[in-house]
Amino acid sequence: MKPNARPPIETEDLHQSDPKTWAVGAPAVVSSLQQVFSKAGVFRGSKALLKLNQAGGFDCPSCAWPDPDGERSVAEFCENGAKAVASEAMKRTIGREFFAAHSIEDLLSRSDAWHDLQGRLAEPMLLKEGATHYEPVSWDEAFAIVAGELKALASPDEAEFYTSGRASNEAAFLYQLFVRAFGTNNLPDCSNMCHESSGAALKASVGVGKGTVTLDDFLEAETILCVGQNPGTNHPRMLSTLAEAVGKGAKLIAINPLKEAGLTGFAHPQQLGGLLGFSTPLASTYLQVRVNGDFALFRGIAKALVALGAVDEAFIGEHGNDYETYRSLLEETTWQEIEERSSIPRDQIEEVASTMARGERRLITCWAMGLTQHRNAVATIREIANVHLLLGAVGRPGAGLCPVRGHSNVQGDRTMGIWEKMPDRFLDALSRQAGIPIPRHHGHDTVAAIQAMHRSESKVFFALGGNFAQATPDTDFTAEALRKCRLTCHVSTKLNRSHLIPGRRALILPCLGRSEVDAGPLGPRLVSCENSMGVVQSSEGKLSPASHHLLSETDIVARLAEAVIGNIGHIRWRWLAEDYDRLREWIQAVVPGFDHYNERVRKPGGFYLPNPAKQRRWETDTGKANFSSAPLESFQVSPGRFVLQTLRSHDQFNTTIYGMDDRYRGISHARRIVFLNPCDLAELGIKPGEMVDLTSHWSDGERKAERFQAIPYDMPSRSAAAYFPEANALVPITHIADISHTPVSKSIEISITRSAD
Ligand SMILES: Nc1nc2c(c(=O)[nH]1)N[C@H]1C(S)=C(S)[C@@H](COP(=O)(O)OP(=O)(O)OC[C@H]3O[C@@H](n4cnc5c(=O)[nH]c(N)nc54)[C@H](O)[C@@H]3O)O[C@H]1N2
Ligand SMILES: Nc1nc2c(c(=O)[nH]1)N[C@H]1C(S)=C(S)[C@@H](COP(=O)(O)OP(=O)(O)OC[C@H]3O[C@@H](n4cnc5c(=O)[nH]c(N)nc54)[C@H](O)[C@@H]3O)O[C@H]1N2
Ligand SMILES: [Mo]
Repeated sequence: MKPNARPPIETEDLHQSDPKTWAVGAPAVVSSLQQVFSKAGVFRGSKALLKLNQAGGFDCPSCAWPDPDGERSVAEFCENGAKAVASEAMKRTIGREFFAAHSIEDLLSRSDAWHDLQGRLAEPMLLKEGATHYEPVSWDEAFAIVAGELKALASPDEAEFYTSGRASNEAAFLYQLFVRAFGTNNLPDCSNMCHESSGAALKASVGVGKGTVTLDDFLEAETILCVGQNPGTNHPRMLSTLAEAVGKGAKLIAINPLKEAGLTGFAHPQQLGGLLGFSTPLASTYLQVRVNGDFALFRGIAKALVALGAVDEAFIGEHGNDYETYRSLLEETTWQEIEERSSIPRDQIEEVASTMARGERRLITCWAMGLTQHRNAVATIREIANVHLLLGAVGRPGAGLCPVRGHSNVQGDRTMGIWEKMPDRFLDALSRQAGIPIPRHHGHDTVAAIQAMHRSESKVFFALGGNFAQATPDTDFTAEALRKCRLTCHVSTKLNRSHLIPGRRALILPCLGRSEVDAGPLGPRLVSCENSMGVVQSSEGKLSPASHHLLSETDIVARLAEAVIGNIGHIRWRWLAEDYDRLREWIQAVVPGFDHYNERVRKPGGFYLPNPAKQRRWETDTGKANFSSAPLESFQVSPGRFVLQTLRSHDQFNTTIYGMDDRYRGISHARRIVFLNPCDLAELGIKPGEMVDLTSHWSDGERKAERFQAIPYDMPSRSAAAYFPEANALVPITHIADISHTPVSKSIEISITRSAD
C-alpha cells in the first residue's frame, strides 16, 4: 500500500483555557517578533519587517486586506503577516543533502509544521520513476522533462495548470498566456475553493465579481456586518479599520456560529493603551447563527426591512430588476421557517434590520469562507446583495459589498486571466496581442481537474505555488488522482505534502519569494499585486535570495514556455520576461483599466481599477441590478449527526502550519481537535479531551478521520468545527456548491464516536 497522504497523527499536549474576548495587543507584537527573529534572524528579519507594506517595499504575502491610501506607520503589518514573512525569509535552506537524507516515506511521516521549519527549497529536484528519494536536476533538464511530457500528450487538455494566489500579476499573466498558447483553459486555482461563490453571486447580482467598497467607505459607514469571517486571525489589519469605524459611530454586527475574539474587541498594537491590554469593544450585536443559517437570516432581515418601510423605492425603480418576484417571496416566507433555519429569534433579526435602516442606511457587509464554502453559497451571497439593493446600499459612499479575499494576490490573478472560463472579450484581446489563436472551450476548475486526473484523462499536473494535495477536499481521493499522473511538478518556495504525493515522476522547481530581490539582466525587477479592494500596487523584494539557484516565477514560466512551445506569433518569451515593464505593456493592451500601467504602478499607493458597480453601472445580463429569488434552504443533517465546518487556527496560513496554538480560542499545543457544544458532548457521554473518530456521510459513501480530541466550546448545538487540512479527508469530492463548484468545506455531515483505545 502507498503511504498515507493525510497529515500524520501525532501525540499532542492539549491545553485549553478560556477563549479571549479581544484580539492583538502586546501578545501579538511579542509573537510577531519571536517568529521573525527565530526563523529569519535579527538582521534579515528586521530588514524584512521594515520593508513590509511600505511604499517601495514589498507587499505582504499573507492576506489581501488593503494598505491605507495615505500615510503609513513604520509597522504596517500584523502578527500573521510577520509569521508569513518569517516563514519565507528563513535562512535555512534544503537541497540535495536534505533530500538524500530523507526518503519520501520518511517525509510523509513528518508533520506539516515540521516541513515548514526545514527551510527554503534551494535547488531544482527530480523524483525519478520508482525512486524513493528526490535528486538534484539542472534547470535545463527540468524544463526538458516537463516539455517532453507535455508534448507527448494526445491533447493539451490532458494537462492541469494550477495556481495559488501568491503569484504576482506579471507571473500570472505570463503563465496563463503560456497555458493558453499551449492550447488549454485548464487553469484550476485556489480561488475555486475560496471566493468563487462570491464572484459568481456578485457578477449575477451587480455585474462585477469583486467587492464595491474601498477603505474610505468604512469610515463613513453607519452599519458594518461581518459575516462568516474571523478577521482577528485571517485579516488582522482589518481590525484597525473596524475599530476606527466603530470609533466614528458605526455599529458592527457579527454573524458567526463561534464567538471570535477579533470581532468582540481590539487592542491597538501601535498605541500604548492597546499594548497595555486596553481594548475597544467592536461588535455591538453578535448573532451566533447556525452553520449555513445565513441565507434564512438575511431573508429574515429583508422581510423585516420591508415591514419597517425602509425600502429605497427610488433606487429600485431606477436600478433594480425583478423586485416584485422577490417581494412576494418575502411575503410567502414564514418567520417560523426563518427562525428554525437560522436559529436566530425574530426579535433579534428585527432589531438588526432596524439598526440597518437608521440614518442614511450606509451599510457595508463583509464576508469570507463562512459563507462561500456551502452548497447554497451563491444563493446566500445573492441574498445579501438583495438586502443591499433593498436599501440602495451599493454604489454610494459608506455603503457596499465587501468579500474579504484570502491570498494576497488572488484577486489580481483572476484579473490577469487565471480562470478556467475567462470571457471571450479577454480571450479576443489576448489572441490579438499574442498573434495566435486562443482556445475558447472552458477548462477544468479544481474539482473537475481532480476528477479528470482520477479518471486518468489528465496526465500532467503543474502547479504555480500552493499545496494542492492538502488544500483540496477528499485527501485520499485527490492523492490517488495525483499518483495516477505521469508527471507532477510544483513551483514552490517551501517543502509541502504535495511534493510527497508524486505522479510517476515529480519535479520541485524552487522560486524566489516576494520578499527577495528579483534581479533581471537589466537590473532589479518589481512586480505588482491587486488587493481585495481593487488597488494595484508595486512590490519590490529587498532581501538577498535564499539560494543562488532560485529563479523568479516569471523566468520559470518563460523558460518552460520556450522549451514547450518556442517563440510563436508575437510572443518572445524570454524577451517579455527580462523586463517586467514589457509584460505590463502587454497586460495594458489586454486587460481594461491598466492604462499607463508602468507609470501608475510606480506611484506610491498604486492605483484603483475601475469598478462599474461602484458607479451604479450594472454589467449584468439585464443591465440592471438583479434581485435573486432562490428558494430558501439550509443544510440539514440526519438526527444524531452534526454539521462540521473546517477552519483555520491562529497559527497557520492555509496548509502552512507555523505553530500548534490557537491563542484566541484558548487552545495550545494541539491541532487535532474538534470543537463541540458542551451540551452535545454531555449527551454523547464524551468527556472534554476524550478522543473521538469523525465519520462523514454523503451519498457516495462514508469517510473516516480518527483520533480528534473533543473540546467543549460556545457554539450552536449540533455544529462541530475542526482545523483544515487535518479534516479535509472528510470533505466529499462530489459535494460542491451550486454554480461555483466550490468544495463545501463548511457543511460536512458527520457522526462522532469514541475512539478505540
Ligand atoms: N493568518 C492567516 N491569514 C489568512 C489565512 C490563513 O490561513 N492564516 N488564509 C487566507 C485565505 S486564503 C482566506 S480565504 C482567508 C480566510 O478567512 P476566514 O474566512 O476568516 O477563514 P476561516 O478560518 O475559514 O473562517 C471561517 C469563519 O467563518 C465561520 N463560519 C463557518 N461556517 C459558517 C456559517 O455557516 N455561517 C457563518 N456566518 N459563519 C460561519 C467560522 O466560525 C469562522 O469564524 O484568510 C486569509 N488570511
Ligand atoms: N477543508 C478546507 N479546505 C480548504 C479551505 C478551508 O477553509 N477548508 N480553504 C480553501 C482556500 S480559501 C484556499 S485559498 C486554498 C489554499 O490552497 P493553496 O493556495 O494551494 O495552499 P497554500 O497553503 O496557500 O499554499 C502553500 C504553499 O505555497 C507555496 N508558496 C508560498 N509562497 C509562494 C510563492 O511566492 N511562490 C510560489 N510559487 N509558491 C509559494 C509554498 O510551497 C507553500 O507550501 O485551500 C482551500 N482548502
Ligand atoms: Mo482562500
